[in-house]
Amino acid sequence: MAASIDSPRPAPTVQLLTADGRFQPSDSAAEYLPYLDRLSEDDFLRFYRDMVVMRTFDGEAANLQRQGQLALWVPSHGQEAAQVGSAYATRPQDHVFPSYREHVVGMIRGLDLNNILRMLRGVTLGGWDPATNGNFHLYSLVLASQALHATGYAMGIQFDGTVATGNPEKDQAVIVYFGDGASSQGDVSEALVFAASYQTPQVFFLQNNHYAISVPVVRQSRTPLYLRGSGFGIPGTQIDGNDVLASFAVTSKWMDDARAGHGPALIEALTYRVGAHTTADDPTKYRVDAETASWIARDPIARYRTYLEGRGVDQAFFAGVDEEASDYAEDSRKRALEIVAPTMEAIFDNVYAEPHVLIAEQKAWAERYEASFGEGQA
Ligand SMILES: Cc1ncc(C[n+]2csc(CCOP(=O)(O)OP(=O)(O)O)c2C)c(N)n1
Ligand SMILES: [Mg+2]
Repeated sequence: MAASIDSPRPAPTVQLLTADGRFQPSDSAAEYLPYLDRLSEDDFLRFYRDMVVMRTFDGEAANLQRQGQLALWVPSHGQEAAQVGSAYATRPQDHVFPSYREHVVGMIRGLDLNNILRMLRGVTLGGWDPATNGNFHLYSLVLASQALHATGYAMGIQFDGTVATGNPEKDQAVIVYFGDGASSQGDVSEALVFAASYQTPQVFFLQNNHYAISVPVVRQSRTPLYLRGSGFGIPGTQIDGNDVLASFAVTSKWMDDARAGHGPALIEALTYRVGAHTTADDPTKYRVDAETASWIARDPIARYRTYLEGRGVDQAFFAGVDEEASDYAEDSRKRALEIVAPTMEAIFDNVYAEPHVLIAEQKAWAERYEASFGEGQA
């Protein structure tokens, strides 16, 4: 029977750790294995620590929303391995364009997560300055727009000549995170066109968590998403996104290639959004418990812990991480409750970099208006 587009060949998904925590690389993993040699014993531990800290923080942030302290929370439960592995594959000089769920990537890049809580508490007039926060760019709630920002930035890096200089400390690349749903947006296709044409130094990191709110990925694409790049001339690799080592190794290779001037690549990380889309969503309305349970059985943290135990990491380490994670979450809660809303006038301060006569006029008007209510009556 002729091959049909409905039955594509099975993807050679790159996996290093099985769901039960055994180190058993798939055949497709061979070319990525050398990248693990970069990891020190501390790095292996840090992967675990960051995943656990994030999951605990994530739960605390959801609680804050339920208690009326945040307007919204966007959970990342289940996606920690895809995010942590890929984040550690970046270098300080790289630029990271997130979607809105990559909290732990921000943490690894040096963003104080209080910035994200401030935003979702609705008391910040912007995000943060990427230049002083690890080149971690702003969250983008306009789906897929960040793909264009990233490609534009990658073109800029190329024009600046900071790619393939031969100096690994200097060469830069860009990574952009987006979801399975976002991949249906025109912005992603346009970004892929420009990335291919200019051979930009960038990685498209697609987290396929199987849903775009209530729409399952099977409704959106008749082909596996890692193939999306090939029509544009961009190589694609599918990875087990719940395998932190696969995420690290594969992203390291493609980021290295991008910095060396070999052009863009696309990675599809197969993972699952265990929680709700946001705290405004109820996933029981559109998916069955058995499906969620099948993914929980492939949990990224549990499998990595089993792997580390097999490497001889002792129980005191895991207990210490649990304690550190709950301290981190508690401190985040405390700081979230202390966040002070900016003054009304502050909204005028960042419209232009330089003072502007119209803005000054509007600000003076707003101040007069506010004062017209008198003390304590506003
Ligand atoms: C341009 C645009 N269209 C629609 C929406 C509404 N919306 C917000 S999130 C979302 C689903 C996104 O799914 P996916 O890209 O898979 O990312 P995930 O939330 O699963 O991480 C939609 C449709 C939006 N924010 N922006
Ligand atoms: Mg999705």
